[in-house]
Amino acid sequence: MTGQFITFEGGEGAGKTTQIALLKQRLEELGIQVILTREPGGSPGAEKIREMLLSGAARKLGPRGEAMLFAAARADHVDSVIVPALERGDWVICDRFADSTRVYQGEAGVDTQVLDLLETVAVAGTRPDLTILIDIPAEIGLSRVSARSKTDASGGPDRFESDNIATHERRRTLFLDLAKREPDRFGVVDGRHSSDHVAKEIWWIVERHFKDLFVEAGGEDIATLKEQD
Ligand code: Z5A
Repeated sequence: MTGQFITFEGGEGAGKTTQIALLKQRLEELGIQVILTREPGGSPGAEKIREMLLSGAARKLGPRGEAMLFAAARADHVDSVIVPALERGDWVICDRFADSTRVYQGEAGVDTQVLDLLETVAVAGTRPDLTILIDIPAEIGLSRVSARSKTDASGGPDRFESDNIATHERRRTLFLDLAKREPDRFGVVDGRHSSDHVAKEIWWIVERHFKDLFVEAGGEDIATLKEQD
């Protein structure tokens, strides 16, 4: 089976990290080797840039400068982690990718043509086979994040979490617009449901998206898929 690239997108507290772990487990049960990674970051070089971006240290560069840093981090991540894994035949699940730049830096006013150019250079042809968008009202996502930061050592809101609710809602709309523009690549799930419910919806999307590959490889779920034909 060839390596496949799945990305997760959505606002803060949507449940991306939770669902990525569950999907990894499910794919591994089918004998698939899965690499989990995230953006910004995912490679040693990109993790250094992550720190600059999320701490707010890069804020003074302005949205275009920040977009360039996200792109630089992505280029390193793609070259040193994502492409080698896909070439080995592993599946890669990435917590945020280029769609996040379109949404966050786009919302902050960076010109679409600039974002297109940066994306082309950063991804160098490596694009997701499937993107799961977990859609959630900003208020719910942020309340989950704030409940979590009270109980762990995450140290309060980062550079992007601390933006106002209207900004978070505009980002939500932009994510949904991207999903409408590329319905074959995006699967949208309602993140307000329980983790179990969301995981089932995501698996439903993944099974159908990669049906031909799963059938080719054989396995327990295949009988179910064939019955549904
Ligand atoms: N950014 C950008 O501007 N441009 C870019 O190109 C890229 C990123 C790539 C990275 O943040 C920031 O960088 C991000 C955009 C910007 N903005 N912010 N902030 P990050 O990586 O640190 O954080 P995040 O991506 O926003 O993830 P998150 O806040 O950790 O949320 P999550 O991964 O979607 O959710 P979670 O960790 O799975 O769950 C959050 C909490 O909710 C946790 O306590 C769970 O136990 C709970 N949870 C999860 N699912 C449920 C359900 N279904 N019900 C109830 N509770 C739940």
